[in-house]
Amino acid sequence: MSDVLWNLGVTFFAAVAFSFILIPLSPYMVFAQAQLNDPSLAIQTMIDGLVSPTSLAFLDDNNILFLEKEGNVRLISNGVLQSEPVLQIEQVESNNERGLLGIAYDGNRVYLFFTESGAQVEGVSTEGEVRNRVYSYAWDGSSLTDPQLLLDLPSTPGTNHQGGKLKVGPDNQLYVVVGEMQREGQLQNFINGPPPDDTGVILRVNPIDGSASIDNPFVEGGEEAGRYYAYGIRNSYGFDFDPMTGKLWDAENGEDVFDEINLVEPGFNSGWKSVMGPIGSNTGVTESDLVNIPGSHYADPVFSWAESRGVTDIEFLNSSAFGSIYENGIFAGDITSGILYYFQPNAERTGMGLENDPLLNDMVADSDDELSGVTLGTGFTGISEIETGPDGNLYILTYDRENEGQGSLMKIIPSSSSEVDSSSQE
Ligand SMILES: [Ca+2]
Ligand SMILES: [Ca+2]
Ligand SMILES: [Ca+2]
Ligand SMILES: [Ca+2]
Repeated sequence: MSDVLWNLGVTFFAAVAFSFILIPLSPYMVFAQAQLNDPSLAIQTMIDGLVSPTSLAFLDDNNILFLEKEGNVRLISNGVLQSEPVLQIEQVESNNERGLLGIAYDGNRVYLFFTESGAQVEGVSTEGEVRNRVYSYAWDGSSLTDPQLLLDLPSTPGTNHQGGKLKVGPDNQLYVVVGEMQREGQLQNFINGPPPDDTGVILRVNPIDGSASIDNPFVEGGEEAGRYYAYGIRNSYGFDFDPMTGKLWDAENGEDVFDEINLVEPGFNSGWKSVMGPIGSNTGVTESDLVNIPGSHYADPVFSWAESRGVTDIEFLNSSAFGSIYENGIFAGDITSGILYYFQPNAERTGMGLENDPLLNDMVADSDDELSGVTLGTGFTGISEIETGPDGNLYILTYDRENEGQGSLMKIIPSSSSEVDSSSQE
């Protein structure tokens, strides 16, 4: 990933320097401005100056909770950021990719995923231990109360690849993605590696007590594997459910090659650390080289980026606000180039509707040129979260990795909307 960043930096510097020779730019133009390729849509910046925003959840039509990576849960009420956090979690450890990472709300409880230092386990001394934890809370209208520990998960040895997004599915079960934290066990497809250890997985659990959902794919696999829905995942910053089929799709990150979007059927093995991207692009590896937990299956991604860009969130727009062309379509974002991607699924909703695209019908973006075929917007700095709002519009949290996680809450709305500020239209 650092290579990508460095290259982008050089290109950007060269472009800016060259521009200054030809045309003097205003100081504002040195910084990328978010823009969309489709004039029927417009961008509205709702709130600027956010601090490392990682995830958001809508409580109702007027209230949004979002997370600051360092440990604050903040409330936006009627479009106004409230000055005091609704919850400050002192014990959040936010080194590298750890922190307060995921939030979900199911109309009953609020669920948070965070890295906790000095985590206590009942009856066990864990002084100084760092763990990833999922808690549920009650929302009383102004604060989060009654924390209940649902999941106690590893956070070591890697301080990167923690995963952290979580969501309640259409089946009312709680889904949680956990990264591989640089482990090399059976869940990372090392056949002789340590047994399942809650890393590199999507968990599917009962939201009341964190126990395995009764019809999980590996219920026969014992206490640990019983909670898994999928494994072989290097890291993920987002997943969503197709509103038409109820099926889970995730976004996954490669090291320097192959970010992925996957259709995650129950028992999915994504292939890491043997495979990233389509298996045919990984020399000498076959499905028989992977760890096959009974009930599992390997599948290629439905789309990949040949060069890793840190693709983060994926969101089905379950709304008709942007017209039928975007309804139930797939948005994705990345953290390094701040691009917003858009895909229409195929008619069967089993993959991307790119069969007739001469460059992308292999379902791999092999170059920047090919990427333009699925690029809807640019200049978002970095994207950490995408969600459909109760108003049917698309909400985006931006996150500038080069600038201490400085971010904004943006909203994409139809250009015809009365909310569009005419002065910001071109
Ligand atoms: Ca994969
Ligand atoms: Ca959605
Ligand atoms: Ca291609
Ligand atoms: Ca999301």
